[in-house]
Amino acid sequence: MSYETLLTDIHGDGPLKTGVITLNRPKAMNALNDQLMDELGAALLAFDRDDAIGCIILTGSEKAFAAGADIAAMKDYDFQKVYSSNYISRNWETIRSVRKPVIGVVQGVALGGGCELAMMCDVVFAAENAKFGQPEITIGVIAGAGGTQRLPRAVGKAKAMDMLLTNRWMDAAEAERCGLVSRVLPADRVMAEALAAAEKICGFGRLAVMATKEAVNAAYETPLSQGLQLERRLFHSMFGTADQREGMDAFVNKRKPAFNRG
Ligand code: DAK
Repeated sequence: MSYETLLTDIHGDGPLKTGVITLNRPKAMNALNDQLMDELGAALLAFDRDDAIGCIILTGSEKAFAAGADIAAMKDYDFQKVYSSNYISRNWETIRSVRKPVIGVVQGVALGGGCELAMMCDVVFAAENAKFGQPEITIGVIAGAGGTQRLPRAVGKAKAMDMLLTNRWMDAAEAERCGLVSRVLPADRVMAEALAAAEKICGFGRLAVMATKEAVNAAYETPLSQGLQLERRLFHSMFGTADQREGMDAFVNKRKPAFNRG
């Protein structure tokens, strides 16, 4: 399938491969308009459905992961339109329903909806030039795709308030220090390292990977006791998989496990 605002590609030579989605509106610094969000939803779901794909990478350009929602498109909206259509929330929620891991690779700016999109990824690799910010207040609105909720959970209330209220941007080093990103890498290595991490994930058992993602995400949505119960049930369910037998047999026989081979 081809898209107008995205590029897609497949990498790897193992049984499971990595689907790469690159946001591609260079003239608008990857501003997230409805077409891009629709195409992104479709591309994510297509890779999620594809049994040959084990992991997804979402990235932008060297200058911009994404500069936020498209302000030119939003500027003439009124309350009636955004409220009655539940403004673009359908497309913005799609990434939450993806069950395979999504690695965000951020170079340049991740602002507003761009920062929110990065926070929806499961793992985030940032280039040293990455910058994260929630500048909505400077254009008379507030963050609307999770910035006021995910940012405090990621970096704590004090830093989140600072970013949301004063438009202070965080550089990559600070973002890594306070837990907004997983790893910081030189720009010329960040994509290769993300592909290597994705390949590693693709080499593990598909069901164990999906169950891990489901259990970690539950930590944000449930009380501890319920999260622990879900983890235990998912752990039990692993004993119904061929990968559990393969992984444990490989360990005791001192050989490399071969997961996902049917
Ligand atoms: N929208 C539209 N166009 C944008 C854009 C944006 N967010 N950001 C950049 N561009 C365009 C610029 O207009 C310019 O276009 P031309 O003039 O060349 O035609 C081109 O990209 C290059 O930008 P600059 O000339 O400004 O380049 P600079 O390097 O000087 O500055 C910048 C780059 C990224 C720092 C600057 O462009 C900037 O501050 N951009 C705006 C950042 C921003 O305020 N973002 C937050 C937008 S509000 C929701 C879902 C999502 C959201 C809300 C609700 N629901 C589900 C309910 C999200 C809201 C937002 O993200």
